[in-house]
Amino acid sequence: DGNEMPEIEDYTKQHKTSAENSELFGIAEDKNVIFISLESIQSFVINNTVNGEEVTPFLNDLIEDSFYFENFYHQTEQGKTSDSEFLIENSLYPLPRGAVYFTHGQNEYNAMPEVLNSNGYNSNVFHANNKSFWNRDVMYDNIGYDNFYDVTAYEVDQENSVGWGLKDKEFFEQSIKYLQSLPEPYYSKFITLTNHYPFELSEEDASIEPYNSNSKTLNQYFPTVRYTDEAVEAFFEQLKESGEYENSIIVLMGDHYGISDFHDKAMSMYLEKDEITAYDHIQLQRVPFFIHIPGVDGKVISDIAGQIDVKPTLLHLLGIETTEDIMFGQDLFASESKKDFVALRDGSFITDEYVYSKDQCFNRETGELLGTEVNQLGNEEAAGETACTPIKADVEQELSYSDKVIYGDLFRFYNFNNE
Ligand code: GP9
Ligand code: MN
Repeated sequence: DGNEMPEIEDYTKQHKTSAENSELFGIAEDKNVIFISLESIQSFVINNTVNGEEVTPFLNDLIEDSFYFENFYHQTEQGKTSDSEFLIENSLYPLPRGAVYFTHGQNEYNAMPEVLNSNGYNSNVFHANNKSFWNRDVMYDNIGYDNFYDVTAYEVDQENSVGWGLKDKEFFEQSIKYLQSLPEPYYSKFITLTNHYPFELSEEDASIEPYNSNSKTLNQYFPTVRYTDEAVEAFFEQLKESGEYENSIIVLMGDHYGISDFHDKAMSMYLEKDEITAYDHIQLQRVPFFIHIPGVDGKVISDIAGQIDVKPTLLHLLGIETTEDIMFGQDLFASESKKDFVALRDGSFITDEYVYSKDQCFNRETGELLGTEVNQLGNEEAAGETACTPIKADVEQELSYSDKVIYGDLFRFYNFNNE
């Protein structure tokens, strides 16, 4: 039954940023939303070089006329891309194990496509893979997407494919005609593919040389990241030529890490560090997040943020109230934050001052490991505690509330008032 729903509702309402607090509420009212999910792109490549060459020249320039969040973390687990989609659509956490898209694809949700549909939007996904991968066909149908342009919508052959399938440049090029045919306003999510492990690319598509380390994976990552950067640049051009750009906002986000800790040795060499500590590992979970609104000046935002915050942020930009919604994220343009942490799915977290992972508490600015002395107030009960201890309980509480919603399918017992 839904016995736990009132407590969870109470919690999310207390931690929610309201529309009145949102500095940019309605700035993009009735605009199209073009959301680009950047496969495996992590923030460490932004404004960085390899062999003396810029890795992401287009994205680097895009920072100047976008809201760019430099401390934005992915919060995915085993469901990878699908987990990132779930976070964006629902502002709920994915599950600690398995992929929620598979295990709870039939639950009751109040997802972004549904909310947008009831506000006059048409909602679409573009992704050149088999529709049932990650159970997308089932989940998309359940949460109200009007169209899914899957692999069957594209012309795919030997020539225009690499690695997992259709190359990103071809993917965007072939998508434009569909985008132009859509009723406006639309919400359209594009999921790129070329920058996927094992980061394969033909020589003619590579504009920069690979890195040189003992990790073939890290070495090849740079040319494929650059390829996706160029594909996005070309897509912006096509959006402008086709007239879709003017009336749209464009959101870009890395879905999750591409380089796992298996490659720490090569990574430490690239980052010129002695080793990758637990602190560095958490900081490497940052992914780029851009909100580009044509005609609006941008800003680099350093506040901590996560994928959980995307839904309330976007809805408020579009002028859609979220009073009755149940979400764990916050509007990133709210004048006051209602929460002290960004929680990663494994229980690690980041606050303004600290980074916590695996029972270790670090100073966020310096990466210094903090001891237990901070809480030694002559109080025996506090022995063994660090500055992170009180926040750890809050993080666990929040993750557990979100899990309860999913495991118990609790939204069946809540009326969202927007249908
Ligand atoms: C598959 C693509 C990649 O369709 O989204 O999935 P991933 O392995 O990154 O979850
Ligand atoms: Mn992915």
